[in-house]
Amino acid sequence: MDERFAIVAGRFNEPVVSRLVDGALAYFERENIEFELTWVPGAFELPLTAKIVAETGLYAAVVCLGAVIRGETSHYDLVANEAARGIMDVGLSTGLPVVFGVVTTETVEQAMDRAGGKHGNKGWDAAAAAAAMAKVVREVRRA
Ligand code: INI
Repeated sequence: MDERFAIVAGRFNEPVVSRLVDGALAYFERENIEFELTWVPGAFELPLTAKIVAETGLYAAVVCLGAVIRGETSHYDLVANEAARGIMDVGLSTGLPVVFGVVTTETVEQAMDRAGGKHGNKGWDAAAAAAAMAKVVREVRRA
């Protein structure tokens, strides 16, 4: 299969997000799937970058990775909600699977639990979802 996948990762909360990226890379490498990785400053920047990447026409799906951690700030809700809405919009407007691999948690510990800790690795899960959705889209378009 010579499909390529794109990963867009928000650097904010990098210790968490680098583990999500590792999980996504491990999945693609295991499946012999080609990918390209682009870093952006934070989750808020994921939708625009995903849209530009999707519109190149080079990729079967885009995996968006990030970590939005509530901590002390109400900024959390704005960033988390807009990232989710924006990522959904990009998928709908481009017709390409754009996967939401953003962990949204109260604490760093909860985020780490989802980035290779006791709740698995959401980066791996997001990459697997992207591959599954690319297949679904191929099949539905052929039907
Ligand atoms: N970006 C994140 O990816 N996670 C966060 O938890 C976060 N918080 O809490 O502020 C965050 N903010 C930065 C944001 O994504 C943008 O990079 C910034 O606002 C510039 O547009």
